[in-house]
Amino acid sequence: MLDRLTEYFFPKQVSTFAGDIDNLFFFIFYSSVALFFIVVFGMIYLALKYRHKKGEELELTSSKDHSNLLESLFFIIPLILVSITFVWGIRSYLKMVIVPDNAIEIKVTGQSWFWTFDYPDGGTTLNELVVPSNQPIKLVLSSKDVLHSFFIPVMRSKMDALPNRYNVMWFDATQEGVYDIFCTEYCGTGHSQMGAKVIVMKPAQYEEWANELGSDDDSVPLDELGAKLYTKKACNTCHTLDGSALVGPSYLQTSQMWGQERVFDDGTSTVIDENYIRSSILEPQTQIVAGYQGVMPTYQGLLNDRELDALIAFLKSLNEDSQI
Ligand code: HEC
Ligand SMILES: [Cu+2]
Repeated sequence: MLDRLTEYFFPKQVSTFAGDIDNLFFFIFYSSVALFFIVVFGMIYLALKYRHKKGEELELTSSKDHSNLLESLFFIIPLILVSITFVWGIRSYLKMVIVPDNAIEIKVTGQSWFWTFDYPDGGTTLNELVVPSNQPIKLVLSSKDVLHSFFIPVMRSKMDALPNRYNVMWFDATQEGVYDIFCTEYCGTGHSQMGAKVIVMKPAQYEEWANELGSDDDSVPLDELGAKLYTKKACNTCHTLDGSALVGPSYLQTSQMWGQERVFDDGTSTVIDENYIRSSILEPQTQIVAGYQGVMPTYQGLLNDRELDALIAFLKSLNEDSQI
């Protein structure tokens, strides 16, 4: 029955310690429910039973005022419950903080408003954490700007990502699948979109995937690669393709303004061309489009030249007039 309830209230249990954590939660929850009913119904019953009746003399002391047995039970029962919670809690906690020696280490970096993952054999992914199943994974977390928090509900695992220091968390995934990751520290306008996925693969499949990572595919045409990168590199958290402004100007609007003047918040302006797009991506802070905030992160080091070309080609492909 407990399993059914867990399924009903909680996301799937996918890490080795998830079951333990849920059971402890339910132990605390049901002890609290039981105590609540015992105390509240006891109180109501006694208040009714010993209420003042008309014409009755007030008896200020009586043998009912004290019972050694009850007094002892009132502290022994909570003491037992609290001790169980403590021992169970600290054992589960230690399981969660002591990282096994054979863990694969992946660097996780949060920034407004996406996650970057750096793998041990080189290669980076954005908003997609790929891991093998049945293998401890150690995550070393930090942030490039404000506080973020990295939460994988199915692993029952969560840790803050702070600027200027490293935090560690780990998990061992027991089932293959694609699961949600959330940022659970309010970090600005894009916070609600700061989601990512953890993709748990069979070890052999992961091996294959890791080998391919980093080798970029030259056979894909530039604008197609750009369309892929546009979502893969999280541009779509702040830009849209339908002309509506989000945190930044719509990619469609920029493409329709190809060859026209872009005005910046300091009053200067420039013509929208390949060089402008390139510097917008690599040095977004140098020219802030008027009416927007300078919150775009730099992609310096996150995109190679072909990928930059691809993003520019994709932008141009959105507007037929720019196909020169
Ligand atoms: C955190 C939000 C955010 C993300 C992520 C982001 N941008 Fe931006 N971007 C902005 C904002 C805000 C502006 C406008 C202010 C400025 O010029 O810096 C902007 C401006 C731009 C411009 C100039 C547009 C114009 O019309 O002048 C380009 C081009 C651009 N971004 C491309 C990208 C690409 C490509 C990516 C993904 C690789 C990306 N951005 C990711 C927020 C973001
Ligand atoms: Cu965040």
